[in-house]
Amino acid sequence: MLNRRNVLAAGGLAAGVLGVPKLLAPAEGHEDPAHGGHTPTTFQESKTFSGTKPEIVPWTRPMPVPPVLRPVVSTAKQEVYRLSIERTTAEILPGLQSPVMGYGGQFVGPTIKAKTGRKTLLLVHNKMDEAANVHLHGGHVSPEHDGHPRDLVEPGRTRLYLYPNSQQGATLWYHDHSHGTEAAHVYLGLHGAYVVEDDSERHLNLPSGAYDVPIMLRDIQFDDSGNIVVFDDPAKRTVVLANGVPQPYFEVAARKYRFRIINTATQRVFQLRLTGGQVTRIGSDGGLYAAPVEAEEVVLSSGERADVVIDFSKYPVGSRVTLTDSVAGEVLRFDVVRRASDPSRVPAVLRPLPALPPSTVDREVDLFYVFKPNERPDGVINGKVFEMDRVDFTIKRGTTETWLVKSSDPAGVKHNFHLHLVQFRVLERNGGPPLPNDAGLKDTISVAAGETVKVQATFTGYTGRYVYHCHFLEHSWIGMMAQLEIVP
Ligand SMILES: [Cu+2]
Repeated sequence: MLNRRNVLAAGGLAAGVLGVPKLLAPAEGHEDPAHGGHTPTTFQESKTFSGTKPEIVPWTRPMPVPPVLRPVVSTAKQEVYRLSIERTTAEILPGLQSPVMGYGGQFVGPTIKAKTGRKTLLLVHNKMDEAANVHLHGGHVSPEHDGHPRDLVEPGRTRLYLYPNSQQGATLWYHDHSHGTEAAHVYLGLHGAYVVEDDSERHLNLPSGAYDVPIMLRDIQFDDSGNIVVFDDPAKRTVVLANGVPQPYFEVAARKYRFRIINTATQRVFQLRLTGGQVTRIGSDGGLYAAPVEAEEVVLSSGERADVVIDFSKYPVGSRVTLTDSVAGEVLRFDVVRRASDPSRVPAVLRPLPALPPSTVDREVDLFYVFKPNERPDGVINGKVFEMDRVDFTIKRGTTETWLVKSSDPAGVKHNFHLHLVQFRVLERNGGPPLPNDAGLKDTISVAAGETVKVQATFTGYTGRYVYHCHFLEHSWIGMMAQLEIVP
């Protein structure tokens, strides 16, 4: 099994001597001084293709809606699901079946629909030849079910994850969190949407059913023959996939849709706009906003979600409305193909945010690289590389704390921050008010070099150990992760 020590030993040497591709490039396209990286042997995918990379022809394939996973048992109190972890193939480039990984053998994984107050039992069977696991990103779950980096599902084994769904309606997602291999696993496809539906939000009459669609956005790199490149310069991940397909179209009726946009890229910031129109943001990572917000732009760093409504009744049938990213350009095209009646609405009042209790503890979290000559740098939090057995913060259960999350990265590399177990609120950014994108209940935020973000969280429910980390997974992999322990 890969542990941090042998990853470092192998990676450190390989980086300097063999010129292994760059792993740690910043999001903004300038050169990252952090050369090198180590590709675990298990991810050196065989070069399947030797011809010429097929060209992507935009808008020739529909955006798939990931199938909703069917429970094997369903009662009012709980639902039981089976989910495999498999190596599989996917047609990402036209005509080529690329080797990937997929929950349920699918690229991207099936959507799991949960309901507030009803438990989800997920029986996960690992059919791969290496360990993996499942983390419910944004989930309020006990530590043994959180997919802690040490808790792996070994090859051939099955394990049970219990998700209480005691939280309000929210767009969560599930992905691999196996330490040292999380970046490659998620990049190769181990991610899916997890939607918590909340009966207490039904009266809002937001678009639902076929008009409530998850969109997982991520980037990917191919070589000249069409092979997936796992670790290179992230700036070369120029192909953006929406639910696994590059530049797809999505046929819509001229009515309102709810889209749950999830940034499942391992290391990217999307800056999204809709040609010729605004979107209505109705929620963020942890659930609905208090009130809808009209937005020109939606910014999502890796792991963040945006719950938006787009009203296509504004466009005549036959219109084409494109979702663009500031770097990648056109990502997804909505084709308005028919009229439709629309009983849904976006009320002026959605869901009041929970009150902020007084905070009694202040902490500081600083994410940055430590550079070393001729070696891969370390990712650190407060100067320390992640250690599986070290507790960095001890927190008394029920306490409300204020964390100053910042990055003093010496090379100006952009990072972000994800806290497990709880949703937090952004109080300030750089000493001023939060950005529009910081609004609502958050579990992941962007933190550029030099930025300071003040957040407040209440650590309710469970005792035990959870991690917090940069959600640029190539950064957390090399140590930009730390551990808290909640005590009674
Ligand atoms: Cu980072």
